[in-house]
Amino acid sequence: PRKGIALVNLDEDGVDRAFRADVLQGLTEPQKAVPARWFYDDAGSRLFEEITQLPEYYLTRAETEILTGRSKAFAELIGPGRAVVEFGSGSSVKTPLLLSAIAPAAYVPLDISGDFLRASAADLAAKFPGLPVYPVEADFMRRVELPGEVAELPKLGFFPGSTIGNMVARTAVDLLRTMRETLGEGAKLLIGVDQIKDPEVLVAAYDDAAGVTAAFNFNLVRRINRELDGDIPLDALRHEARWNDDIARIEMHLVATRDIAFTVSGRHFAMRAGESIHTENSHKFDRRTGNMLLLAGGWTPIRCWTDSEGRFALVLADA
Ligand code: AVI
Repeated sequence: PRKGIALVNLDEDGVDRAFRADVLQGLTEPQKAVPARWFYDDAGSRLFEEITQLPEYYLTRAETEILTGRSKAFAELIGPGRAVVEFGSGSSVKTPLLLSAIAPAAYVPLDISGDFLRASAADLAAKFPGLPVYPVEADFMRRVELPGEVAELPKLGFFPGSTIGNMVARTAVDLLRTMRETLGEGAKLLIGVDQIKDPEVLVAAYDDAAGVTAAFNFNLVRRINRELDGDIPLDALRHEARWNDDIARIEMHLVATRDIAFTVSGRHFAMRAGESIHTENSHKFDRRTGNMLLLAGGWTPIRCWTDSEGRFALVLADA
């Protein structure tokens, strides 16, 4: 386990070096962009939790429906006695549904945020008193050394939420291959994959009427202004969710409503009215493209379950 290793690299002013490097690099590109991973500070994580409750954001409800309704099939195809390795901290609802369906031998949540990790691990341990829980503070985009206690157990990787969709294909394939290395021989993977559907439904899921997703998007700029000494004018930006049909993804942008100039960490930037900062991709799949992605990542899909409206899929794959 990598406990005790600092995963965040701060400079003399206490600024996360990787955050600053990503933002300064991204704002220099012809299409300005900031990687979506920087959404998730405390405020951003809270806003995301709120998003999962929105009427337009069907993903969480659809995936929960599958996890609730298919427990028998999971038990049959996955079986008991595995160490469940969850990539990203367990949400309070989804993980218990899986764990009670399959009777695992151990639970290993992986997360880059120690606080989140400890909270969700304690939560899970309280709900499943007999289940050994071994939280590991780690960046799962890299190969992770799992605790010795689970070395001999067959693994089930669990990657819900369609987080794989937030990566471009090359990164997604790299991650799937890394997961395979982390989990070892004989592993299985249960992964959430959001499905291509009516673009109006998709756009609404990322541009809700209550404006929570807009606030989530704007929070990134607030964070840049606060942590990187920026003066990006929030009142000159608007939230936009765009369906990119060529690559089947929702893109989130912050679009300048007038010409603006601003500084971040002492560097000067300008945007023309209509120009945007691209802040997130959320790729959507169908049966074939989802399977292709898994195959390219070294996994063989064996079963796929969707919710009653076919909006979301959970795919089980073999290493
Ligand atoms: C975390 N991830 C799967 C979410 C998604 O749907 O792509 C993040 C999100 N962004 C806006 N709304 C939700």
